Amino acid sequence: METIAAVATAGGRSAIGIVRLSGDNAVELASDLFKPLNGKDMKNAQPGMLVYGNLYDSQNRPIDMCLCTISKAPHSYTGEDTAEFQCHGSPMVLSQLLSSLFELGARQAEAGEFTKRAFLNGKMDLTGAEAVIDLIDAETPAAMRNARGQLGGAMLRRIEEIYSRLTDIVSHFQAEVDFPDDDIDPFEIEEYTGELRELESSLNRLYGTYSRGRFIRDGVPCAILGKPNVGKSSLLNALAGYDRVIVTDIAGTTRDTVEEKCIVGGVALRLVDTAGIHETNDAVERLGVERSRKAAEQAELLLVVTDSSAPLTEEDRSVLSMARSLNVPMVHIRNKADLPQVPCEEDGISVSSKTGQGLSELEKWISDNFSIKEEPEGQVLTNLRQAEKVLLAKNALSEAIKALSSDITPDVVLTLVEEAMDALSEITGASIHEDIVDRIFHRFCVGK
Ligand SMILES: Nc1nc2c(ncn2[C@@H]2O[C@H](COP(=O)(O)OP(=O)(O)O)[C@@H](O)[C@H]2O)c(=O)[nH]1
Ligand SMILES: [Mg+2]
Repeated sequence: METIAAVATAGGRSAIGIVRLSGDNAVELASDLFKPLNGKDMKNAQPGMLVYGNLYDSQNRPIDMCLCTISKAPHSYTGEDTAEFQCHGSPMVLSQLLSSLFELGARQAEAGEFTKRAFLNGKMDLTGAEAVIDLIDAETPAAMRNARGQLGGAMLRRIEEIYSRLTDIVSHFQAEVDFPDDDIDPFEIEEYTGELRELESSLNRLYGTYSRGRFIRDGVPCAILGKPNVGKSSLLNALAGYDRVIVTDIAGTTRDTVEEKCIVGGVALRLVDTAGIHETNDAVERLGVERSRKAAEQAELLLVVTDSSAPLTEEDRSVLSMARSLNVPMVHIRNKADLPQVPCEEDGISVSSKTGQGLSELEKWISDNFSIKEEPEGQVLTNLRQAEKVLLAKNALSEAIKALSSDITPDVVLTLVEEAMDALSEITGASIHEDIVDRIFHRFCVGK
């Protein structure tokens, strides 16, 4: 394979900076540019051992003193020969090293190309590869633990178990199709139906984890709604922990939606501050109000803010009822709890975005309603691609069960069960189209 190279650590100055190489010439290139202090050649270095030495550019000028390690195919991350330089985290050193490697024939790795090669070389399955990027992107402990579990094969094992039980069923049915004269024993039909039902419900349970799992990775889209001046922007700032949005006592200050990712009660929220929803003749403000409505429709959690120091108005009530009509979880937030209070017939959580009072109650509500109850150790689907395939497989099994009970020929059952198996093998990547693989790995960072 062509040798690829990339800086694997984040840009900017740091203590350590890593350059990775993978491909047929990886060890050769390492030996060209890196001379161990022990006088040996890197080609003879022990795989997996860190070696200290001098690093040179392609013109043989010293550029750093650093560590280098090589791995030999297939015992490496990518399954190919690899080399890794642990340099000082100097952007200059790293770029000189990289351009020297390019001069010697390596090329820049694309985003995710190391992991893509690992997948293509059978070092990991697709659920593991997708877990790599999820782990890097994880923003909450739950997201991290789930990704770590899937990196360790938790999803792979679950899918493979179902797949292998389906294989047994298929081989039985294949025999029925091949010898159509032998009637299937009714007792056997019952057995197959039972087994298929079990697998169907196992897939159904797995699919069910996605309803919350999708929030683990991407955060819960959450719109902050309310009429102008009730403190929506102040609430977002209080939850974000810094002044993200402009707050004034002039109604209509927030004219566009502003999104900010925050961790609230251990749950990642994609908070959207909106322009106040109310009737207005100002054209720009009206566009803002339109966008607020859109944000509300796309949200999975609504925070409706009212001012608890003043009586509820018609506008408050219409925002509350609009929010209720959207049929997603909603919290009524009675803001400005630090001011003298006016009684209110609508239940809600009293909060002061100014002093922070009551925010912990809101955090608790969000944690109770949105955190993943069971410890997610890779058992939760967080990925739309995987979830869609699980649903496809489940539906195919439901059809197969129906077919079995309605005297349909065994070849139909066989086709349906095979359809389920195809969907499952796309989850793990045992069989999958090249363009889908490309799309998956483009989400990665360069160097991973
Ligand atoms: N006393 C008090 N004032 C608040 C509170 N939250 C917001 N305000 C004030 O209410 C006004 C409107 O706030 P803002 O966040 O811009 O409201 P928005 O129009 O709903 O986004 C500003 O003057 C804020 O300082 C609060 O909890 N207590
Ligand atoms: Mg505002």
